[in-house]
Parts: sequence; structure tokens; C-alpha cells
Amino acid sequence: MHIDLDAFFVSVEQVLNPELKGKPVVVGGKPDRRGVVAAASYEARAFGLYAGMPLITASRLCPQAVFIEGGFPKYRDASKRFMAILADFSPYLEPMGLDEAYLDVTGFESIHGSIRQMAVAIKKRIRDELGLCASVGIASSKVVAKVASDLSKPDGLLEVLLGEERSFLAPLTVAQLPGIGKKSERVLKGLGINTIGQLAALPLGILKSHFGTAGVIIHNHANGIDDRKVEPPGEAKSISRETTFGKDTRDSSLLSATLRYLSEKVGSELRRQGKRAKCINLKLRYADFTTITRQQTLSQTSDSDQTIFDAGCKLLKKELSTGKQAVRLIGIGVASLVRGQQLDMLDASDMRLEKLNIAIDRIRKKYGFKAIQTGRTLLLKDIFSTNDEGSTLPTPSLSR
Ligand code: TTP
Ligand code: MG
Repeated sequence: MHIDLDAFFVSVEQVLNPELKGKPVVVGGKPDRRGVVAAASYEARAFGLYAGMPLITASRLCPQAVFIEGGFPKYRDASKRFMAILADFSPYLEPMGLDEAYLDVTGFESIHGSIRQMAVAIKKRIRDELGLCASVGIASSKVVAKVASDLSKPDGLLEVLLGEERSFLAPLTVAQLPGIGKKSERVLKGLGINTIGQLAALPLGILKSHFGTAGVIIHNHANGIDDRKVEPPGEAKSISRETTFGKDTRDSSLLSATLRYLSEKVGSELRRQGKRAKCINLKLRYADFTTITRQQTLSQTSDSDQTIFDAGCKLLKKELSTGKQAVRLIGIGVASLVRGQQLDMLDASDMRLEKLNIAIDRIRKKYGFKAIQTGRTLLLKDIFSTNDEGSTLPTPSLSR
């Protein structure tokens, strides 16, 4: 099964405020705010609104829509309860983000009668206990189940019977196949390929010449062949946090204060997972939307806020010295993660940083994120509102 909640962020808001039900609703921010639509209700989608659309465009297309900022902790809580319901049906659960999961229920049919009846029971529990609507696809493989749940939305349930995978996929457009983005779609269009059926019939060699090894996967998926197992989530390969400013900025103290705050968020998640990082990435999006990433490799792995921030700061300074534009978005991330403690503490300052991080994490765990702050991030207090989890950056629906 592939299970995906309908209009997730919006639906959670509608449960908390039933007045919003049946209306065009957008989560992402007020229309005078910059930024994009995170989620749109199906009523809003009827006006052409979709996730990723600038809020200003959305408000022009549908001025009567209710625009709300939202808040990430609400969605995280709903997500936890959603996953817990699924876990009651089978231990073979693979969450994909907050509102979506694969569930392998092979062998559990006898408890519920059939897999279809199990899907009905899952939908009912999600509706009764969370007030949310889920769409479910049932098939013999992940890719076909996902296409089926997408196609069934909203409030759908679609089962593709064994042996009917190819004929089910054939009439759909290539964009409906997971993994085919805008770029691949254009390449395929150039080859005269519009439907998944045409894609399935394309000789493998042609796909390989355009997409490399990914061509093999595309070929198999288009033919309804996918032997990926449903697996519990693997370990994170990277951790990052980013935010868009309310107004493009060149203010270096605001930029570094925000970088410091995001570095602390990344650092505390890194330590929570018990990992250390070898690579630090800085991301900047300029006023004209050009986006750059810069990377630094550390001489030894680290999990300290200060080291992440120092590396990010150095990359930022270097970048700003060349760029003439104002900054729209800033982000910091860590990659090349390893588990465990640093073995050779080379100098006393490393030891001190380590102790400092442990102390800060302990205070924050007990009293909340904002209980202890560096002088640098105090500046943000006047710009962003705060809650127990820290600052609410300009995109509250995604601020964690
Ligand atoms: P989706 O499942 O892609 O979208 P949805 O649940 O809003 O709508 P549906 O599944 O019925 O088509 O994403 C889940 C949530 O993730 C969504 O509610 C908000 C968030 N999200 C973003 O913040 N930005 C995005 O660009 C997308 C696609 C989703
Ligand atoms: Mg969804």
C-alpha cells in the first residue's frame, strides 16, 4: 500500500478550526508575505493554486482564499499519530516525509479479510481519530501503489490487480510516473514520448543514452516492474535548515545572526542523532532567485554549533565579497555524517566546545530552545516571533 494524506497542512488546520472546512485555504503565509504556497485545499486547487506557487500569484488567482501561516509542530504531531495508526496494521512501514508512507501488509490479510478491507479500515481510523482524509493505492510494487494513490485523490482507494500493472500505467502521462520531473518530461517530449505506455515500449538503449543508469529504472517502472522492498527508514545522510527573509537583505549582522541560529538548529539535531559531520554546506538564494551552494570539508569531524557556524560564516564572507545582490534565502547544512564520538580530542578547545554543547542541549531540553542564546542570535528576537522551539522564521509552516 501507498498511503498519502490529502492536502495535509491545510487539513490539519481545518481540524483545529472547522470554520475553514469547505473553503479555499492556503497554508504558507499571508499573501503580502513573500514565499510560496506549502499546501492548498482542493477548493483552492480549483482556482489553479498549487504547492510551490508564489503567495502573491495565489492571492491574485483566488483573492477569497484564506491564507494562513501554519506551524510545523502541529503537522509533526499529526504525522506521528498517522504513522502510529499505520504501524498497527503491519511492522513493514516506510514513512516518506510527514504525510506519506509505504506499508507492506502481505500476510496480514487474514486479520482484516483482504488488503482492500485493510485499506478501508486504515482510512476509517485516520478519519475517526485524526479527522483527516487519506488516499490509498494498493499494488504489487511501490511505484504502482504510489501512482494509484496519487490517481485516486482525494479520499481515494484504488487497487491495481496483479498482472494489470502495465495496462494500468499505459494511458497515464509520463509526468505521472514518480521520478519523472520537468526536465525528464521535456527530454521525453522531444523524443515524442507522452504516455507511460509509449515510455514502456521505448528501447532500453535510447533511455540509457539520455538518462544513464537511471534509464534502466525508468524503463522498469514504466513497465510496472519495481522490486524495491518496503524498508524502515535508513539513517539521514545530511541535515539542513534554511529560511527565506521577509525582505531581501545585505545586512551582514542579520545574515550572520540567522546563520548562527540555523547552525544551532543543525548542530542540536546532529547531536540528537549521535552523529558528527565532515562537510558543511552553505546555501544562498539571491534576489533574482539564483541559488548557490558552497561546501567546506573539515579537517576532522565535528558536531559543534560553533564549528558549523564558523565554517558557514567563512563561506558566507567569501561569497558576499563577490556577490553584489541582496540575499533572499540562507541555509546551512551538514553532510558526510559518521556515528559516534571523536576519538582524539586534539586540543583543549575542542573539549571545551564539546562540554558547552552538552550543557546547552541539556538546558534546552529542560527549558526550551530560547532558554539559552548566544549574543549574536539575540538580534533575531526583534525580527522573528519566538515559541518554545525557538524562533518562528518567516515560513512558520516549515519552521522547526
Ligand atoms: P503533499 O502530500 O505533496 O501534498 P498535500 O498533502 O498538501 O496534498 P495531496 O497529497 O492531497 O496532493 O505534501 C504534504 C505536505 O508537505 C503538504 O501539505 C505541505 C508540505 N509541502 C510543502 O511544504 N511544500 C511543497 O512544495 C509540497 C509539495 C508539500
Ligand atoms: Mg499529501
